[in-house]
Amino acid sequence: QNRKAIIAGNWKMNMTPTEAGHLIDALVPAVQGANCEVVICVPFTDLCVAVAKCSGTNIHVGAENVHFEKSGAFTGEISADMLTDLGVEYVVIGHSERRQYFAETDETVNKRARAALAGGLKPIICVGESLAQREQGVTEELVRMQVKIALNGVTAEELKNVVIAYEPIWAIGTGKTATADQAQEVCAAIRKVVGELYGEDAAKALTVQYGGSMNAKNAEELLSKPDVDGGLIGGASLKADQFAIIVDAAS
Ligand code: 3PY
Repeated sequence: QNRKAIIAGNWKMNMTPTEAGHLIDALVPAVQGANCEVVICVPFTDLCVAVAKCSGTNIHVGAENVHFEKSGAFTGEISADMLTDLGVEYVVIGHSERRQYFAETDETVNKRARAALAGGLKPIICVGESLAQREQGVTEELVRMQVKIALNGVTAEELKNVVIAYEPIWAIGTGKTATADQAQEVCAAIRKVVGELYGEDAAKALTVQYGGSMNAKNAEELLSKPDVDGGLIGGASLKADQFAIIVDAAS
């Protein structure tokens, strides 16, 4: 397996710029020996300090959202060009909290993913089912549909910069984690649908992360699964020592 494992922190709406500076000061030495790609996705207001402090280190910086238009009368929004100009490399798109609280749909996820790619960002596209959907037995169909719509119009060349994160909604911020087998099953299904769309080689090269209460205790088991190539880490990414343990588990 030659694809890259990526451990990405998703700070959500946490950390003032001052707090972010302190956390990154602790993170830089803690993850410097990493054998995987290390990313921190931070609030817009922390991006400047994150880019400055991570420059020359092995930590890559991401945003938590991006608007789909290039520029114009969209008060309060941030474009891909604004982010790349700042030195931002990654962006989380379609996190379930955005789908749930901010009316994000598969269509807007697709528009944002395409805008991110066109602007030179690497989107981390989040997909995943609710508890009711899992209980109804539609997880695989649902996730396949989310992936297909998110990637609609994305070229094979662009796909090389795409990361997909499987985040079961019932495991987000709840302390419940999918079992390693559940994570493996859905991550494999994601790779399969990408293979149907772009071919075997593209599917093999794709980084598929698991997210949803991944922490220092359960990371190793989740990451031992063949189709789980990393993690999108919520709460545990706010503590340098915890995050470093997860990074080590992926290295
Ligand atoms: C979580 O771990 O709760 C997440 O939502 C990661 O994105």
